Amino acid sequence: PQSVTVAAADLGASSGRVMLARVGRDVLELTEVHRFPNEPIQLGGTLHWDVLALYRGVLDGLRAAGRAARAGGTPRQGLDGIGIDSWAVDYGLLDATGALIGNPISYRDRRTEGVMERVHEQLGVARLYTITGLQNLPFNTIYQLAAAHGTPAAAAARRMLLLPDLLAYWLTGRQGTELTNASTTGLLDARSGTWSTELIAALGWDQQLFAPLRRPGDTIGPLTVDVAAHTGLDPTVPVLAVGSHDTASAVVGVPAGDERFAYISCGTWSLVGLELSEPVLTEASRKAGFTNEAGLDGTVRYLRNVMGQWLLQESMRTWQAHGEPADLAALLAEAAAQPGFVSVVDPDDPVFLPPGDMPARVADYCRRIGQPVPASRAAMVRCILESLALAHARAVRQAQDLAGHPVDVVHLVGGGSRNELLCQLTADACGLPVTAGPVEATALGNALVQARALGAITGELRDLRTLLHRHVTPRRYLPRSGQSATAWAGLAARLAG
Ligand code: LRH
Repeated sequence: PQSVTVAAADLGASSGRVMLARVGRDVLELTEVHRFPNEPIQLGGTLHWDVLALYRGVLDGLRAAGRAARAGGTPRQGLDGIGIDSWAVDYGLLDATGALIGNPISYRDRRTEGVMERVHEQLGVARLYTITGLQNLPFNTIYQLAAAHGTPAAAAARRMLLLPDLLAYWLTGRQGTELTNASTTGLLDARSGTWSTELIAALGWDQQLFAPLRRPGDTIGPLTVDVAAHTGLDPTVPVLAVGSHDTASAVVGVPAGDERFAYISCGTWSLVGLELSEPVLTEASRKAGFTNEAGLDGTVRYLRNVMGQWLLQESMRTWQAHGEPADLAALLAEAAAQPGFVSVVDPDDPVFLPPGDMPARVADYCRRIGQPVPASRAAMVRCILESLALAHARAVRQAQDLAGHPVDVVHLVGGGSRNELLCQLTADACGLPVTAGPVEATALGNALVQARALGAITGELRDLRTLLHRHVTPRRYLPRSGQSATAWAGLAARLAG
């Protein structure tokens, strides 16, 4: 076909959206047809995802996408494909009949506290890294599963499906695990790209709990008759595997040319790193907290999780909850006018991970290391964004050193690319140009992989990016000359001290 029309469902930690995309050799158009909130809910002391509300959001979005495609007079009068991506690591358990056991639990829930340390004692942290190449985040699926082991729910479980695969299962009746997201579980062998039977056995799980792997571009299956009837879509519309880990899709959506680049996929998290052809499994890399996740076409996403705009989002939520809502645009403008280099925090400190009063935690941190407590909200935002920029720069520098892969430019994609102050500060701290955008890199990456699977475009990752390059216009930020490297190094030194 000349072009195809696909629906890209992208679920984020605070909202989900369904985008309609038309993709062909000469066309790349993306429209949002449905957006819905994602509100985790505390129940019985546990933080759950409302997975049925997410499923409903996807169904509503697919109905809207089908309607919009028909109204747009697409060649085949409807959708040619559907792809789903979401945040990583979280999963649902299915019983022997395929029914979901309980509501999936949020990776920010505290049930994994101390579990990572226990698993490391049992299996050896260095051994884990040599097998999986994954950074030690307390919420990786491997630790969540270890926390669940021995519970009645786990005893009844016959399948573990990661969230995008769970939704795809409900749409098609087919079970599988998409590779890029499987690579975030801590149970995948980074070299062979298959489930680590060794780790699965060592942790006492049945190998059958883990579904066969599928790759981005594979066909999952047609819609079930019920779903087709409910959404008004043709039952033959295929659901396709994409980079179902949102970050994998976002990296596909980086509009890089032939330059040597680092990327920052900046949303709730900032995922900061490089695209490599081989994993880096050294001890230095493990100690620096770098991960080797699977990207499209056998690439390695060598990156570090930086806590990201979560600190800002959670501060906004705190102010709102205290009955003092803040306007983000106004606050960012005020923050830009604040003096710089006053106070800094390490956004990756575990104290910032759980939900709750963020400004109070930032203030405590500043006090603890003998810095002024930000005196206003604008000062607080300035502190958070400078801290984030510094953490971005640290990860960009370390990634280059650890991989022996120097870069000339940083591509910052995702929602954070709208935050001009953050982009500018990141360029300043990195001492490198930052190319910001597209905002919807994830949905674009999702749609491009579908279009290639459907034959509307061909080629390798770089060819997909060439297409992207022609159709998006990122914004460029150059490091400001007044922002000397010494000032940023001084900030970093306060955290090291
Ligand atoms: C970003 C993301 C990230 C994971 C985290 C759980 O949305 O997928 O790559 O580490 O969520």
